[in-house]
Amino acid sequence: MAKIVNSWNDFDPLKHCIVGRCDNSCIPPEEPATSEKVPIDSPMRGMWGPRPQENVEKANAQLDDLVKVLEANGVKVDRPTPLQWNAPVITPDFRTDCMMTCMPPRDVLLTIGHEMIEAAMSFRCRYWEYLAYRPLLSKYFDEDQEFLWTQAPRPRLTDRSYKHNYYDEKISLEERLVRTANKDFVTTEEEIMFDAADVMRLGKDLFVQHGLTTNRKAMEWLQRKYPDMRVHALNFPGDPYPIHIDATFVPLRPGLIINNPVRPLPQEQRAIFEANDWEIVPAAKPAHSEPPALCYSSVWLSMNCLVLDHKTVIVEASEVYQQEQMDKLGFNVIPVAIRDWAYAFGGGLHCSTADVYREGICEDYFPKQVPDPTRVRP
Ligand code: DAV
Repeated sequence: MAKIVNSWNDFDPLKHCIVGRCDNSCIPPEEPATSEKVPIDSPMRGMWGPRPQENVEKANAQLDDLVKVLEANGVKVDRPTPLQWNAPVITPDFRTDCMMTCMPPRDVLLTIGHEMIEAAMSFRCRYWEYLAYRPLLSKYFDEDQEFLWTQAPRPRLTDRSYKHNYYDEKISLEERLVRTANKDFVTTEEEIMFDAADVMRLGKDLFVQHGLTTNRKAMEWLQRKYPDMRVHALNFPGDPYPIHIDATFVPLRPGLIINNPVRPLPQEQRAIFEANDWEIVPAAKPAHSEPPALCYSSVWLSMNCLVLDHKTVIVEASEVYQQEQMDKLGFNVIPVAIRDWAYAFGGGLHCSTADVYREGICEDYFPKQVPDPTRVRP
């Protein structure tokens, strides 16, 4: 039988991945988990429902170009099957008026070795998103007898999963930063909640961002699920909206990480990297001062690159500073344009993809163990 699923990190040679699709995508209505993310001065505040068809088509065309580049570089690409996202989600515990998209597969699917986990996401509008990937996961299951197909415990997402009145229109940027530093997020510890894109995989170590979309209970679940791995909780106090680690802390090859310079990893969380000679380099500045229209991510999607192997990286075509930095770090850079249209649907090049197969095994990149305050189980 074929070996379909295998991936332990974000930099070993990529051979097979999933690229999202924008069909039927909606802007979700406000809900306890998302009202926190849309800035008060954003034109997206209060707006919800289907995204313009023209934007869907243009974004899909950009993603199709990404697929062509991946295929030309020897990567097999699968695509999800979009649902009609413009439909309500109704459970015994909540109702919300529409869903979102299947264009950022990275948020939903967490690949750890031979296993793919459908994440326990905290947004009510994303409750059924994993269904778009079911045809693919079912196929991998049929074709690869080692493939482990897992769904994380489904959160109920009742009102107890969120802090009430956490979101206050008058809250200043400074106050947001204080909240991030204090690990005071909209999500509670009522139940396990995480987005796959909050998990940075480095072989035997999982580095998980504690933020608006992922709680401590999720880290505890990951640690119990993988007793031989080491789960770390990272917190980036410079980020007023900590959602997903992949525009903040991005590994490029063994021993090298780029870190968003306005969200530096605090010194006290660096011990394990320093003890094992990992270099943490500030990422280049973004080429843009604003995100594109109807985009809820920051300009730091500039560093949300897709590493094809230890010497090759796809960087967004307009991100000239990030390309220049990659070049200096010794990478061959492949530029692909997805900013103008695809970003708005859910993110950059890393977000737009999910790993199915990378060569390589589960390495221990941190053999020198030192006192490490980030460990979920010290
Ligand atoms: O910087 O807005 C975007 C990550 C999306 N997956 C940011 C994080």
